[in-house]
Amino acid sequence: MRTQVAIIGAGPSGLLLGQLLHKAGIDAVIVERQSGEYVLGRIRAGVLEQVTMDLLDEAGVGQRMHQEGLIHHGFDMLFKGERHRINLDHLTGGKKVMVYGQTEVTRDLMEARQAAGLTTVYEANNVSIHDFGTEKPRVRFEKDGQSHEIECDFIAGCDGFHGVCRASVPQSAIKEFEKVYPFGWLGVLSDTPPVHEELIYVNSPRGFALCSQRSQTRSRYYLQVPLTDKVEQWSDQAFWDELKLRLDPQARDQLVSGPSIEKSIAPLRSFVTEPMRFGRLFLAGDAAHIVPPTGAKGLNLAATDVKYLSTALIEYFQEKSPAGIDHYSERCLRRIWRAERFSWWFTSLMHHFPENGDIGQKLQEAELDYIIHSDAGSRSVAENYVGLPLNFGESA
Ligand code: RFL
Ligand code: PHB
Repeated sequence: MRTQVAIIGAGPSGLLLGQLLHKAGIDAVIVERQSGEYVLGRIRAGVLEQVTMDLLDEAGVGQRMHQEGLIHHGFDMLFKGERHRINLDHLTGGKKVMVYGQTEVTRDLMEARQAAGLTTVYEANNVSIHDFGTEKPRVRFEKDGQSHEIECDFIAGCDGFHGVCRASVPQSAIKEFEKVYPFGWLGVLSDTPPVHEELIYVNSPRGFALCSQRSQTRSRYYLQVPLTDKVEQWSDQAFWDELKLRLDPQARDQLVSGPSIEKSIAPLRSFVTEPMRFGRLFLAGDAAHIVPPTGAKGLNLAATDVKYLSTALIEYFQEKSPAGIDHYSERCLRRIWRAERFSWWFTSLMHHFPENGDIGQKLQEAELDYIIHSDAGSRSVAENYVGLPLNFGESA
């Protein structure tokens, strides 16, 4: 098999890249280790920035998002038992975010790919990448007991944090930065109406909580839990009881509980790989970086990597210019570090750190009090939450 770009991984990064390249007439094959059903079963992100909405439109897959997604103009921060609204609209000059699940984004991209008759190899085993330091990179995999090889011009490593692409780069060529947090998020999805029309981020001495949603009839809630907790330890009843203890009286009264349709624990991590290009291999999305989910940045960062990568590859194939691919890593990393900083800061502000004692809790509450009463403080949170513009910090 021969293609121009071999994409490893059919998560949102790989599928979006495939779609943008297809629009520009560039041929790509996607190789994915799981089944399509499995990929759709992973419940992850829920909040899209404007940059991501625009990219989905550019890829021609934004129609259902505009019909079914929920536009949010603000969110609440709850601390010391009281809720305070961050008005994104006023603080950012009219910017907003969209609540539309990663599952739905992935489904829309998968359907568009299928409708265009493009090749995705699902359930590929033993995927390996070769010769990306030369002009003739290759991808090998097994499917139904047969060995296959793809010859290509470039490999896009869109295979997530545990993928094979980053792991194939020689240790001497890569630097990794990592912080692992001493807690995880226990998430529950349930077919119950959300407790509030907007999201509520909760700082409580019992630990962080988040009230999110997927639609007017489907809620997504998270609780900070110790890393040692197992999901089996948490009955639905125990989850709802603990969530109520972290909410304010009004939300506690309004919370509608019900059976969970998904329940899982995710560890929290800050992680960045430098650089993101190795000869003819490019890393994009979670393959290159992870943020703790508190700032809702992971999927949005993946989308901007893909924007920069597709633009660079299109420039290369259509104009024979290597400028974009030469600057790919640097352009991405600048944006990534800004999102890493915000996600780390917001995580540190909202979670309970027992090792910091009572003074830690008091200092967090004082900072939150400052933020909601200071225009500069609120604006800084809002500006980062809606996402910094693509050209932020570049000279005019
Ligand atoms: P993915 O989604 O992990 O997809 C990678 C794909 O590669 C496949 N793969 C392989 N394929 C072939 N060969 C191999 N050897 C392979 N190894 C792996 C995998 O099966 C998979 O299909 O990475 P991608 O595409 O870069 O997308 C990144 C996003 O999934 C991630 O950043 C977000 O989900 C993060 N995130 C959030 N981001 C937001 O922007 N807003 C949010 O509100 C938000 N909430 C979240 C989140 C992530 C969470 N978890 C579970 C970590 C909430 C949570 C709880
Ligand atoms: C979600 O709905 O899954 C979600 C929303 C906001 C976040 C993280 C996760 O910050």
